[in-house]
Amino acid sequence: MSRWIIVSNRLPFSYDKATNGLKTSSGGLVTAIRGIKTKKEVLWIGSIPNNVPKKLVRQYRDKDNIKFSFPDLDNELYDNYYNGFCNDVLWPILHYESDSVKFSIDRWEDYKKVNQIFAKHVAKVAKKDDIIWLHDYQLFLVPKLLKEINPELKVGFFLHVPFPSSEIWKQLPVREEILEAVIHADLVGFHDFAYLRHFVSSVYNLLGIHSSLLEIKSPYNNTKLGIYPVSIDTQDFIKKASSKKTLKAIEHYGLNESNRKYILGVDRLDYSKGILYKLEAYQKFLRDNPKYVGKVQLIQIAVPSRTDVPEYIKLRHDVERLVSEINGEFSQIDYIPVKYIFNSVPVHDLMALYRACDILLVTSKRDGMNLVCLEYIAAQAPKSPGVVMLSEFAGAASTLSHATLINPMNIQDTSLKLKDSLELKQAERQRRHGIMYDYLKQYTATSWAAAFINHLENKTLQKGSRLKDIQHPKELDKVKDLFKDEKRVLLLDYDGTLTPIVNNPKDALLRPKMKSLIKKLQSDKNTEVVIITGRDSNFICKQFDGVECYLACEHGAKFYDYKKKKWRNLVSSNKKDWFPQAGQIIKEYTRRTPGSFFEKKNYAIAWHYRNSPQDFGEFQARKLVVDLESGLSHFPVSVILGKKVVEVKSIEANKGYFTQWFISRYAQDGEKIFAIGDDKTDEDMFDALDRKAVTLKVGTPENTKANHFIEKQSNVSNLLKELFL
Ligand code: GDG
Repeated sequence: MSRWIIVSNRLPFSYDKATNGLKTSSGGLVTAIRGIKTKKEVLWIGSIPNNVPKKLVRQYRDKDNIKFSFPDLDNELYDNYYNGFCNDVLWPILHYESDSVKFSIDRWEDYKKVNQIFAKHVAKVAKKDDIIWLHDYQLFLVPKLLKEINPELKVGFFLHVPFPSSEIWKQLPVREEILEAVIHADLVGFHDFAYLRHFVSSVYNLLGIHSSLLEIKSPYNNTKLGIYPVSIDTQDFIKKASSKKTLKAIEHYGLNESNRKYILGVDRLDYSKGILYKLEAYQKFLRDNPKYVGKVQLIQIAVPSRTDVPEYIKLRHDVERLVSEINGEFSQIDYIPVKYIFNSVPVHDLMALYRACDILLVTSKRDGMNLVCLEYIAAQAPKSPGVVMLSEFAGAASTLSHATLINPMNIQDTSLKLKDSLELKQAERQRRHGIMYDYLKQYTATSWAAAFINHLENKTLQKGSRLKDIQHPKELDKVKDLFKDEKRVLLLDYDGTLTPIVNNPKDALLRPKMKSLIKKLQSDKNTEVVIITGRDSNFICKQFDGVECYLACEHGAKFYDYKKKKWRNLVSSNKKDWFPQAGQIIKEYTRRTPGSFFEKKNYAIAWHYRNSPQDFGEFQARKLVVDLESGLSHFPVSVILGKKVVEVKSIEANKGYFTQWFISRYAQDGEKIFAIGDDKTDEDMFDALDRKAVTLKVGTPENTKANHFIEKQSNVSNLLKELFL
């Protein structure tokens, strides 16, 4: 059975001298990965601090039976890699703090060395079918290094932090090397669409590689891209937050006092978390709303982080100075406005705080996702939930639709929203919380991991050995033998298969040589040719004038039986209901998109954008798909995004349905089937056929259900001759 190999900089525990055992560490990545539930065997590879006895790690079994493994790393080397390059170069640049970057060649060299050690270790333990999932910026170079050792490995990379605008990333001296290494992976994932967009534009601006937002085609790999917002083990948080231990802790700390409201902050003490903005907004709130003095308290957990780095020492000093200032200004004998804890707290205390506090205030300047706000939502009592105030600059802002969003740099606005949130009516709190709570119950850390791994598995499966190159001499002979002297049906797509793709669809005429080849094929008594195309019948009739073969036009909506000399209409639904509405939407896009045009068929409308500016065209096409899908959601239509074309068509006009219909009525028992096509619509045809059929994709060997491929359209005619004449 294939395993998941998770690779992160550190393994998720530290050494507890008192018990001579291992203690689980806290942190976003650890919370997310430990929240995953899977039946697969999981091996987690990461480094361990020097004081951890190696034997303990080898014997350690996690709650879900995860196994652990670690590379050997020299202390000084690790320090230069981790504190030197990861924390002093990558972390600030990824969080838009380029002034804090302290780049040096030595640090970069050590970063490379450690990535090399990781790659060697992973390649050594990985078996053939294992899925390798690399985590975060500490391992940016590992995708390339792994593929160099073994190109067959399935490698995914997930970034837990933001990817900045290309204008920021450009400032990094080794910007190209890192991008080039990452795009060796088979799949690269981000929390948020903005990070993906920034990454793609950096790849374009710095490496000159043009790509869509779904895939980067480079000389190294065709790298899929995806958005996978991380999540948590929601049920676990729900359970812990309502446990006896948590409720006891709430009572013990007096957090259930009815005459006081609590605002909570839980952050690592890091400049990216914007703790100073939070304190300033709170100070302003107290100044502007004296009636709340004595009635509200901010509890701020500031988890120590990178405590020996000067910036962090200064940040701690600034935070603590402001805490003292607020406390000096507003404290009373029995009241402290800010309870500040420079430490991490045990998990049940954290749960008690989540459960009891009325507001969670997240003021990050930049934050990849922010798990604290997800945990807080899961921990609320649904009858009387608190309010999440969330920075727009946290990735979570894109998924938590009903949080109160704030720009933490706007102190006045945050202070006003604090007041509104404290006064929000219970029914409205319930409504907002309910929506986010339901989302988290369904979308958990397991869903996050499954989405990423499934995408990676599909991608690599398509790339795998299942798909054969039909031009390989051995394979060609095999297929030839299969069809030799047998009765056969040839299902042939038109555009991109029998003719090359051209700028104007009207110019894609059937060339005389191809026409005579099809005539020859059809004249063999063993062969039936079916042209199966999205084109309308007028156009196809002109191209195949004088050829006696079956014609399936408009994806099979109209079928010509050449033996009976009859056209049949295979679509039963009424197109009048949806056609005008679809036409209106498409016309509007044609007006707004230079170079685009549309084509009306009997059961479909196609919008072509092959002559439009590339990026804009792609963008408009995606938007058009969404508009058509939502505008026509009650009609029996399907919308497809093909090669430079968006097509809306009757659901029954589908090459898959047609193929099934045709085979069941026209093919004889034991007849051999051959199908060839280049487009998304041809995938339905491949899918409808059983495994014994030879299905052939024209184009690159990926994203297909075909069992064979031929890279170039220009080789199709020779291949057909070779196989069937
Ligand atoms: C990175 C990205 C992204 C915090 N204090 C205590 C404690 N914690 C736990 C929380 C939470 C985790 O630490 C913090 O997670 P975040 O997501 O907020 O932040 P980072 O550590 O910076 O994580 C981040 C994340 O990766 C995942 O992709 O969301 O944007 O920066 O789980 O509960 N746990 C305990 N005591 C504490 O005092 N027990």
